[in-house]
Amino acid sequence: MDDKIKVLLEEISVFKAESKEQLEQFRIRFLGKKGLLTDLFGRMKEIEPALRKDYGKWVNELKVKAEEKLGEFRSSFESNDEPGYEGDLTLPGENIPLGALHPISIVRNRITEIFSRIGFYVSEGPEIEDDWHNFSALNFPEEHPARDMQDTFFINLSPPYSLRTHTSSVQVRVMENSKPPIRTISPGRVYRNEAISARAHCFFHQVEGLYIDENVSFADLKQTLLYFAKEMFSPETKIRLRPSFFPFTEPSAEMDISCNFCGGKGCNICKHTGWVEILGCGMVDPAVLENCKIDGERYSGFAFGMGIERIAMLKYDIKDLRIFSENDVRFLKQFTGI
Ligand code: 2NL
Repeated sequence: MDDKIKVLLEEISVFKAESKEQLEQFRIRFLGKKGLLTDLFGRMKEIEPALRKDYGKWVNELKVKAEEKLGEFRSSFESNDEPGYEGDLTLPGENIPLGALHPISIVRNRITEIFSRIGFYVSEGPEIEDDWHNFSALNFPEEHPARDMQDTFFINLSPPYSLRTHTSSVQVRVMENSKPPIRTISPGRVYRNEAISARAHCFFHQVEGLYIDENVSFADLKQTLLYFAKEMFSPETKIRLRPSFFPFTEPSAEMDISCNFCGGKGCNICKHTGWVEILGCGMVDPAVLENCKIDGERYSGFAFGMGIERIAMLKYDIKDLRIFSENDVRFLKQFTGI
C-alpha cells in the first residue's frame, strides 16, 4: 500500500476529538472541499493504469474510515448539546491532562530529600527582610563593598527593608531561635538587582544548608557535600574544592563536580575543563555565630549555598534560565512524569 495512505490511515485510527473545534479541523483536513481526500482522488490520473484500481480502493477505504470517525465523535458532541440531556453513561470520561511539577520544584524536592536523609530539617522564612538578617548578622558591615555584589530591591523605610539576596537570612533566624546541634536546609526564592540575561535574573531560587555542633570540621563539610553530589548527579561523581571568599564563612570554597556529560574528558558543558561549578561553601565565621548568640569557642559549623536554576540547567541541559519563569507549557509539559 502507498506509504502516504498508510500514514493517513494510522492518523485517522488514533485520532480523538476533544472538542467540536478539533473535530471540525479533522473534517476540513480529510473531507473538506480542499481536503486530503479530494486531493488524493484528484491524483488518480497520475497513477499508472495498472495500479489505479488498487489505489482507488485504498483512497476509498481512507474516506470510509474518516467518515466513520467523524460520525463517531459528531454524535457524541451533538447529543451533548441537546436540552435535557442526561448523559450517556457508557461514554468514556473526559480526558484530564496530567499536570507536571515545575523543574525548579523537582530539583528543590530532590535536594531537600537528599539532605533530609542525613538529618537536615527544612526551614523557611520571609522574602522581605530587614538589614540585620540579610546583611549585618552575616558579617556584611554597613557601607562595606561586599554589599555591592548583592545589590537588591530596597524598601525605603527607616529602618530599611529589602528583598532577601540569599536564604542565609532564614538560617540566621534559625540560629537565633534554637540551640545547637543545628542541621537545617533553607530552600527559597531570592532577589538581586541584576541585568537580566541567559545566566542572570532579578530573582532565582536557592538552597542553603547549615550544620552547627561541637567539633564540626572541614572534613565533615567535604564528606557531606560529596555524598550530596553522588546522590544528586551519579555515584561516579567526584568533587573538588577551590578557595574562595564569602563574608560569612572562613575559610570559603567553591565546589566543582566532575562533568557528568563527558565523564571529565572535556566538553562544551564543562568548557573543556572536566569540572563544573555547582555551589559555594565554607566554615561559618565565628563572628556570625556570635551575632546569633552562639558560643563560637564551643561550637563550629559549615554552610553552603547553591542556585537551583543552575543545578536544573545542568541536569536537564537547559541553556537559558529565563525559560524557568516564562510559564510556556511547551517547556513545562516536558517534565510530566519526572
Ligand atoms: C552561593 C554561596 C553560600 C553560605 C552560602 C551561610 C549561611 C550562614 C552562615 C554562613 Cl547562616 N554561611 N551560607 C555559605 C557559603 C556559601 O552560598 O554561591 N550561593 C548561591
